[in-house]
Amino acid sequence: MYVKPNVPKMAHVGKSVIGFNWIAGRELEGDLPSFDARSSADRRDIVGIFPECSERDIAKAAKAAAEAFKTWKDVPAPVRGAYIQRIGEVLSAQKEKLARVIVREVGKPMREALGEVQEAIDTCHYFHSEGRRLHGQTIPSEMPDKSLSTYRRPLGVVGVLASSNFPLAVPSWKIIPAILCGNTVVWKPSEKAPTIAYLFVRAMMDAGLPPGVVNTVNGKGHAACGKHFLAAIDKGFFQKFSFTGSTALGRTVAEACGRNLISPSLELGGKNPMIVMPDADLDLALDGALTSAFATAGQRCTSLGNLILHKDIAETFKARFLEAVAKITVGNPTGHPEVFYGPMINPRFAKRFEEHWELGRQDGATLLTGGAHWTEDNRDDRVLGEIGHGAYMQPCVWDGVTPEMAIFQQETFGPTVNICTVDDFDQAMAYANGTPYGLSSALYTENRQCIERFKREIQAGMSSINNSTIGAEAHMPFGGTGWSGNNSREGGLWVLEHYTRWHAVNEDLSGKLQLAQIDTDYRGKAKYDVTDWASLG
Ligand code: UN1
Repeated sequence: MYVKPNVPKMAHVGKSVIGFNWIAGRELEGDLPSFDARSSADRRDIVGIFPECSERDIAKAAKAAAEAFKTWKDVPAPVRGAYIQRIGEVLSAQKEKLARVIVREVGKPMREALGEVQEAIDTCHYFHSEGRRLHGQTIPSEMPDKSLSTYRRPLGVVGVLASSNFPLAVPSWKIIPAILCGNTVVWKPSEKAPTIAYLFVRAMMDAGLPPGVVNTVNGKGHAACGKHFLAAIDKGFFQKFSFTGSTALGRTVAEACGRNLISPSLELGGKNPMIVMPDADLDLALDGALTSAFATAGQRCTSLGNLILHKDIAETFKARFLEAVAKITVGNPTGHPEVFYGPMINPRFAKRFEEHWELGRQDGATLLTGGAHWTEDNRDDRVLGEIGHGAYMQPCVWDGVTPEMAIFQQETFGPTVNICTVDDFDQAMAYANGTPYGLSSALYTENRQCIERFKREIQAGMSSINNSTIGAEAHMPFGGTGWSGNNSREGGLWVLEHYTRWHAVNEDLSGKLQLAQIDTDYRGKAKYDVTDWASLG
């Protein structure tokens, strides 16, 4: 059943991978001249050279996916699961190599890149066996000799668009369950990280995944391939669309999906709160706040935005926090795996980060530290490696932040955190729920009442008690509410709802036409007055 794919060996020029689109199991050039995928850590380093796709290329990929769907949907789910098992095995075997590409391409430190590959492996492990559990239900009928059952059916071709900050893990959350459920995929990888995407599909080819089940189209974002990719929703190419990225673009995706009556999965921005109460283990909270705010240079949708401190510990906590922030090492992770964080992944993120400095000043917030780039001319011993060819930011901490301020409300997506001081738990909860977002959240306390109230009242898709806002496990439902998404979820059982449709089947064995509601023999209909209710007076 497994046919060795006819895929040539990988090509390189120097250290750059010559990349292609994957269409119908073949590596194809695009219609337009290629682009260089440069390392965020060092712009001189070309990690991959990739084709820029036209509308025609996207149509070709969608056609290949539609063609593959005809047979893939009928491959038994446990067998589809077995393909996924092998994809997981290839990823496991190449874990370090893949992580090194992530380090080079998007500039996250090796330990985080290894974690990211592991997240994709975990996703494969989970969905491998889910192929044996793609359960429907049997349901009692209101009629005799009639059997009712439900089946999960695949939707068709799934369009996948995800951001550059988790270029392997987040697409795996979408692609792996999508194909497990019998769908086929067209994926437009981020132009900042096409190489890891290309290698992910290579891993699928190594695992023997049939041609056309997963296709990719590469290219630049908004004004180019990305725009055509979204326009493909209106062309009816997709029966499902899954998006991770900004709230603004999420609205555009949702509008297009709405017009076409397909339901999108949307994982959007966050302005995630963390509350620290006076009875909290402050060492623990300190570690949690530091990691939540600054890991991945704050470029996670789950990064900490507003750090809400109870007034009784605010001053002590702030002092200790600033002391820890002052020790944060920043730098080029390709030669220095020990850096706490690396560069801004995308020039767009860097620009927004710079703009937020001005925003905070206009708001009247107090900048306690940060507010500048690290550069070759402005560096000290906390900066490691060559940083002259990337955007490296100092960690930023704002104080005196309140809900009316723009920096309280808007997602920044960079290494910055707002400190807000509150009088009591009521005010802390009001602050935590005081933004239109609702992705992740955290509370540090030992008080059971506060924990209960937090769990009940927080407007968020995900909450941590005495842990950070980041680091969701791959088999829990991941997603948000409000501006953070449309309450779709990725991961675990819950994602299956988004890549299948329910099919209700009734099978009548009675040999006569039995109409529900009309022919139903409701014996309970009979009503007697054996009790003689009137005798009670
Ligand atoms: C994202 O930033 O888009 O929970 C995903 C976390 C990671 C995933 C973040 N496991 O921080």
